[in-house]
Amino acid sequence: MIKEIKIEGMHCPNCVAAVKRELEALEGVTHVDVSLEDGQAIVEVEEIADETLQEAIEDIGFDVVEIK
Ligand SMILES: [Cu+2]
Repeated sequence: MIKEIKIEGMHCPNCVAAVKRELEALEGVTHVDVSLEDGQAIVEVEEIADETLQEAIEDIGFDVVEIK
């Protein structure tokens, strides 16, 4: 299953790396692509709640606008 996560607050490659690292560390996440340009993460997941993805991103200081 693929989730598209719209993220606000990423400004540079360090932000992108931090989001990627955080999402990759979650159980149930199998692949992560984060785009600074698009302000979004494309995440391949097995079984994970949207809230878990959202909390992980918000924990490191970014805002989640939408998950679909
Ligand atoms: Cu940054």
